[in-house]
Amino acid sequence: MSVLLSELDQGVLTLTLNRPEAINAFNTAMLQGLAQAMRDAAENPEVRVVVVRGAGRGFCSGQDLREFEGKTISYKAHLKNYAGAIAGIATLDKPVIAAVHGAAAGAGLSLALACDLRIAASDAVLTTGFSRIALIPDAGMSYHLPRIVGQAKAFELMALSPRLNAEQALELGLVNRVVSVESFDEEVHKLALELAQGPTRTFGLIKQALRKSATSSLEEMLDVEAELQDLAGLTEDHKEGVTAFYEKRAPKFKGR
Ligand code: T3D
Repeated sequence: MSVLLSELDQGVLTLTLNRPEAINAFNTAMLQGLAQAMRDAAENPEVRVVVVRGAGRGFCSGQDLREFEGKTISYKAHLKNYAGAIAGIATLDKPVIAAVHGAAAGAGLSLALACDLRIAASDAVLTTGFSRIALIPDAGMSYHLPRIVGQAKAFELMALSPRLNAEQALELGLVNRVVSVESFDEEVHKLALELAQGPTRTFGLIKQALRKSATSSLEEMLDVEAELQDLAGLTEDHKEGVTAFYEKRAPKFKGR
């Protein structure tokens, strides 16, 4: 059985981390599979949104702490596998949703934070985890976490590694919404379909603008917006959106 399951339906590519016996701890094959899946998703026009989720009772427990048991590893080398997956999500010009139920720990939380939206089941437990094994946050967490919660809170979460429940995570803005365990699959599907029926290329341009905004001044962003708006303005979906407005009907976006 593959450690990463993949299913494409109605424009929604669902990637399921599939090592439930270890709460979907990352091993090298899973990380390389995720990076490849992002490259494939970028090339495939049928993919309009990606959902990343976990099999079994949790989302992801981070690095498999047994993968390198008894061996001396080069973190620098191994973290290239994380970089491929995390950068793949950030640079994919399509929305990526993390569907988090149960535990999201260590690099599992880093993965969720790298996604564009996080929907959590009410049983979700989020923890940075790294400092508990005397490691620093990696897999992009030191980039994403302070941008979501601010420097001071990020330090607290990274250093003390509390276990946050879904409501606490929502309060901190770590997740976008919390839904009941019973309605989780349905709500994830609903959100994914809503995005899959949206103006995909525009969503990609929104991602580009937000990434640039993380390191730009207002003046630079005004230029970036003008450049990206030129591209959005050339899409078929923009034309359809405006036509639908004139015709007083809902737009039918095709992702082109
Ligand atoms: O390159 C590098 O190596 C550096 C990169 C590091 C990135 C990181 O992610 S570092 C952080 C690694 N993750 C952790 O430290 C989290 C460890 N796990 C936990 O804290 C807890 O398991 C959870 C909070 C995730 C869930 O707790 P709970 O009580 O729901 O489940 P459990 O009973 O602890 O775990 C269930 C099984 O999964 C258990 O196996 P067993 O005893 O039934 O055979 C447990 O050992 C296994 N498991 C959980 N996490 C991991 C794991 N096995 C391997 N690696 C794990 N990370």
